[in-house]
Amino acid sequence: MTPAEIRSTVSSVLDSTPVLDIHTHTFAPWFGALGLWGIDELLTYHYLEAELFRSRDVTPEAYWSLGKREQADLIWETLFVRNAPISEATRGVVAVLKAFNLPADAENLNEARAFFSARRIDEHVDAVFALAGVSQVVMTNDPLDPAEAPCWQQPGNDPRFLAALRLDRILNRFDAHWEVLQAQGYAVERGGGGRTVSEIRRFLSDWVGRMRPRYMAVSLPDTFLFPEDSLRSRLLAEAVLPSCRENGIPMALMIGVRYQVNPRVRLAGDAVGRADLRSVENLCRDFPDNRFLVTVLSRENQHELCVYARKFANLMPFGCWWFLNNPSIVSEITRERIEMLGASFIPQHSDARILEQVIYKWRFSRRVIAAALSDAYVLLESDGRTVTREAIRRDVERMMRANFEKWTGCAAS
Ligand code: FIX
Ligand code: ZN
Repeated sequence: MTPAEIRSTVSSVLDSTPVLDIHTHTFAPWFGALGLWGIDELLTYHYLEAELFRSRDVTPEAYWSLGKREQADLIWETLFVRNAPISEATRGVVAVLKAFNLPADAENLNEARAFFSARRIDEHVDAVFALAGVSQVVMTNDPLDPAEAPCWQQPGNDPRFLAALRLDRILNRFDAHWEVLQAQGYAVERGGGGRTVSEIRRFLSDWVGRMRPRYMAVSLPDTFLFPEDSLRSRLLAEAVLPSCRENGIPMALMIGVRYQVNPRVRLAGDAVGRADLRSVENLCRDFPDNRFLVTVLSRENQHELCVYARKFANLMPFGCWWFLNNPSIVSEITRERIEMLGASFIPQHSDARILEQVIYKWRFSRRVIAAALSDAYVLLESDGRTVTREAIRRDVERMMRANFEKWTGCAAS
């Protein structure tokens, strides 16, 4: 194939391969109001709130005192009317509006609001997934979240939405949440004494049975170390990783957050720090029977993560997370991964918080991944190997869903 033929083939294969989106904050319709969608939610996304405070003379406190529609109006006027929406997150809203044939240059949100308010969520999910080229998404499910826990009393069953058991409140903030565990009937103790470890193991077993999660997950600070003399380290080693092995599911480690560096801006208040990835080295080496999904938040940690993935076959790097999910950085990360790992990694996840975000996040990601992948095949062709459409389809299928399905044990063997 010529380079031009390779590029068009890669793009068409990527566009026609449905993606399994392995990490999102979306919820199936049976979670009710927890599932965010529509123009007001799209505009009050914390990425856009952070941009608002840079472009408008409004304090966070004044902004938080507004209602959701007023907040959305302020963001629309500031970032989309008074300024050109050229950032990644603002351009994303433009892409979503265009996908539904809505004006992206209106002075107000009247038409967009009328459109979304007329949508019925179940059909809307199908339409959004079709536009995004997504077949399934993995949610972020927290059994200690008081808003979510009641939903699991009578869980629905929506095969488009898979569960992931999120453990931040236990592993990072046990002292603030141990009483919630106690109230759910687990004999845990402040500080982790007594039967805490075995009771956390029982808690995990109960929730795996209830949620059927594809993996367990935790986000970790840039200061994360393993091993260390801490309850987090003990719970990880003695409860969480054994439970993952017992249930045949991987552990997702999302490393490098500096939490709430500016609490005034709430969800937008987290930042990034370079982590010591020798912790990942220790975990992969000392727990060879566990499988790890790992994503890191610092651009400086990406190359190390690639090298560790070459050392440990039980390590699956995934995604260009959060502050890295920008075309310039996604390109760099994807290219170094292809160069060092071939197709043995998971290039992206959307991290969508609002349903329709999967449309733009996957459109933007496919564009960048296609360019990186095409360059690799052009080099292969010039170095002496004929590239076929079938080879491209096989690699794309592997990266966009089969690697994850194999890793989580839900692939056809
Ligand atoms: O910990 C996480 O899952 C992060 O992705 C979120 O906390 C973060 O706010 C986010 O949505 C980033 O895209
Ligand atoms: Zn996330």
